[in-house]
Formats: sequence, structure tokens, C-alpha cells
Amino acid sequence: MTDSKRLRIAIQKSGRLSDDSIALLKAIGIKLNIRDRLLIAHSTNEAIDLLRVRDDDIPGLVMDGVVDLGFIGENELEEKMLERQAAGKPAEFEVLRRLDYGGCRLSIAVPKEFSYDGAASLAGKKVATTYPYLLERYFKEQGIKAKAVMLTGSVEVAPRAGVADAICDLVSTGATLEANGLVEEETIFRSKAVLIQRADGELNDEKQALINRLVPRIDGVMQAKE
Ligand code: PRT
Ligand code: ZN
Repeated sequence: MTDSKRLRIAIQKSGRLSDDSIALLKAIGIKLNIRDRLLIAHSTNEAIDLLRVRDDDIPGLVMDGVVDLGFIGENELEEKMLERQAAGKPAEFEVLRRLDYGGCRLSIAVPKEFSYDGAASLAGKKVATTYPYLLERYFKEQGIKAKAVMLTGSVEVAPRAGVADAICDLVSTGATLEANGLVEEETIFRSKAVLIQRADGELNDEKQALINRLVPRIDGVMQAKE
């Protein structure tokens, strides 16, 4: 159980952001007792509970005020914000810090055989992605009429499978694109992990004081690494 007087922080349970987020919490002096299978982890030295969930759920948990803070990739945060705005749901949050991990870019890539000559080449094409709102926004900005096809996994095989003409997916080294015969053509969003706070004004003074004590320590840890 979580106690509403304790600060609630959402982190990715298991994935690319988990280890770095936990390492950062530990580096700022928060002692954690994490048991692998459990959704909740309590700090043993601060009034903090961790909620360990899928990264997709973190923006909504913060925007709905279920948790006070969340560690999340800007790609996922921006996508969920656009999705919630479109659905008329609360989409407010405050970015406390941009962090030094989780770096990646959301890029459009096409099969080697595709004769690509600028974004206009995508007109009338299907583009597979897990980020339809970010992609549709890009199409709109570019004035292109193309279709975003939503896939939650295996986006890079969509062109070979005949499901789409191109893809829009996260890239870090580019090895996955290369292995699938795809060429990166446009970067539509650059992302890092961020620490966000709920923006509904419902935080009590003690929680706010704790946050105000923790954030400068994050700055200290990041500066020490530079
Ligand atoms: O289970 P859950 O929903 O929590 O996890 P998930 O599978 O949705 O997310 P996860 O753990 O894969 O990624 C979490 C976050 O890490 C993303 O939302 C990004 O903010 C960030 N991140 C940083 C990345 C990458 N780098 C990355 N390289 N997320 C995904 N990738 C993928 C990329 O799309 C490719 O398929 O990793 C693969 C390898 O990339 P290359 O370019 O190095 O080959
Ligand atoms: Zn996810």
C-alpha cells in the first residue's frame, strides 16, 4: 500500500530507463528496498514510495495526479500529452529536470530501395509507428498527406511485411535500422529522460519541501558526471 503523505514517484519497472532512474535515486541518497516482482517499493530513509510500472503509463499517472513525480522519456511524454489533449483529458505537468540518460531520436526511415527525396516523398504513403500523434503532427507541419499506421512492436519489420512503406521509430545507434535494410532520413523528435511533477497544485507543503531538497541533489550528481 502507499500512504498519501509519502511522495509517490513512478518509474519504469523494467526497461531502458529503469536502471539509470534507480541509480539516480540512489545517488541522491534515497535508500530503496526494491523487490523484483513488486509494483511498490518503499524508501527506508525518506517518505517516498516508488510505483514501478510500464513507461507508457507514467505520463497519465502524473497528469491524473495519481503520483507526484515520474521518470519518463520525452518521446513517450509528448506522445501521451498529444493523445490526452485530443481526448480532452488533463495533460498538464511540469518538467523539473532534463536528465543525462535515455537519449534517442524518433526518426523516419525507409527501405534502401525507396527513392527518397525529402519529406514530400512520403505523400500518399503508409508509415508504421508506435508514436502516431508525434508523426501526424510532423505530417501536418510539413503539409504532407500520409498515413500513420499504429504498431506497438516490431515496427522495423513493417515494410518487409508489406504493412507499410516506411517507419517512424526510436533510434540510438542505428544498428536496428541497418539490420533491417532501412535508411534513416528525417529526425522528427529528440528525446532524453526527464523528471516530471504533477501540475494540479495538489502537492502538500511537506512533499514540496522534499522535492525542493531532492532536485538540487540531482543537479549535483549530473554535474559531477560532466
Ligand atoms: O515495457 P515498457 O512499456 O515499460 O518498455 P518499452 O519497451 O516501451 O520501452 P523501452 O524500455 O524499450 O524504452 C524506454 C525508453 O527508452 C524509450 O521510450 C526512450 O525514451 C528510451 N530509449 C533510448 C529507447 C532507445 N534509446 C532505443 N534505442 N527506446 C527504444 N530504443 C529501441 C530502438 O527503437 C531500436 O528498436 O532500441 C532498439 C535499438 O536501437 P538502435 O538504434 O541502437 O539499434
Ligand atoms: Zn512502453
